[in-house]
Amino acid sequence: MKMTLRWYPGKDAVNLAYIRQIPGVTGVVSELQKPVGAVWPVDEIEGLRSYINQHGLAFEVVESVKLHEDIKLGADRRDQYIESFIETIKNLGKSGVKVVCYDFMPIFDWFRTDLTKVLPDGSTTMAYSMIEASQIDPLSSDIKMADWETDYSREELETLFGAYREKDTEDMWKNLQYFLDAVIPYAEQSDVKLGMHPDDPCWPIFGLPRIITNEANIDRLLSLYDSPYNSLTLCSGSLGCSAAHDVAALVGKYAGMDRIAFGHMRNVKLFQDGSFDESAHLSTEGSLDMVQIMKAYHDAGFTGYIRPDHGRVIWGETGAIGYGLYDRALGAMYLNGIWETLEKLD
Ligand code: DNO
Repeated sequence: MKMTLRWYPGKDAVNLAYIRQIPGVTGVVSELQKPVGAVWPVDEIEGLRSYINQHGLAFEVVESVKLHEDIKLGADRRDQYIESFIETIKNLGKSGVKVVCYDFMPIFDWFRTDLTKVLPDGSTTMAYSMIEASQIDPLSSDIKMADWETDYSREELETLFGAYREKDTEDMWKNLQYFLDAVIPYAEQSDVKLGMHPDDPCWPIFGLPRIITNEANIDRLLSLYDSPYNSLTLCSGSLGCSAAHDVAALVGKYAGMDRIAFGHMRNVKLFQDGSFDESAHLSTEGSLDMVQIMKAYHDAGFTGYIRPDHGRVIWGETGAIGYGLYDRALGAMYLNGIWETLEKLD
């Protein structure tokens, strides 16, 4: 297992020198800031790699290369955007990147109703309220989460919603199949694993057709193209926000099949009505058993990448919500501590 932290070049309030000081964190998960659908040039990837390497950290995981909506919609220009995606994968492979996280969520990436919910200890966290979510009209509210790479105008949103209204989940599956058939052979040649991130939260929002939502659908995704390069970014918090999911069992199953390239470790505290808070990583702070999840990775002989996912805002830190240094560093230490214990008890 290789412990990493996400880092945003150019705009991150957290610097690489600080990340290097978290014991056991050996690399960062990063990206080029390019418009969705643009090819990432190899010289720019190399520049980023050498900058990260100069700080004593590896750069082997990219999060995310976003898919253009035309790919998810199966629209006329999808071939052009698939070509760009393939070029980007080839360039990332040339530069030694081993895993690319991506997702198939329509229009929006992960979504919360509250970015600054105050917890009893005075820290703040991101939270999802079922009632509030049901009252939000995405076309009239200005919703924007910390790391969304797209920021649509009202007109663009209306057009996109209109296009998705014509689609159902079976259309989405067909478009995903088309994408994987085109891309996975190049991912294999380039030795870059594609790690699909589950929909977050793992249920439909705003009436949009989301498909990476549960075990049956993850099985279906993996069976669309049977290759370790058609892999998962298994996010404990995204799947774990539904009480129906036994995250440790899912990790054991998919890591055992060698279909997890990258693990996101986040704890969530679930409420009766399906709402949830993102809690501190420690098991007793949330509803997930982080030891059982790490044990599932460990027992499967997992050699891929893990990162602590979102953190709370603690100790007066300012910066990007969810992506500060302090709580994610605590998370990395905790997860590394669990791993060390598992190794020594082996
Ligand atoms: C949020 C992150 C996501 C993830 C993308 C994958 O917690 O994990 O932003 O990077 O959804 O494309």
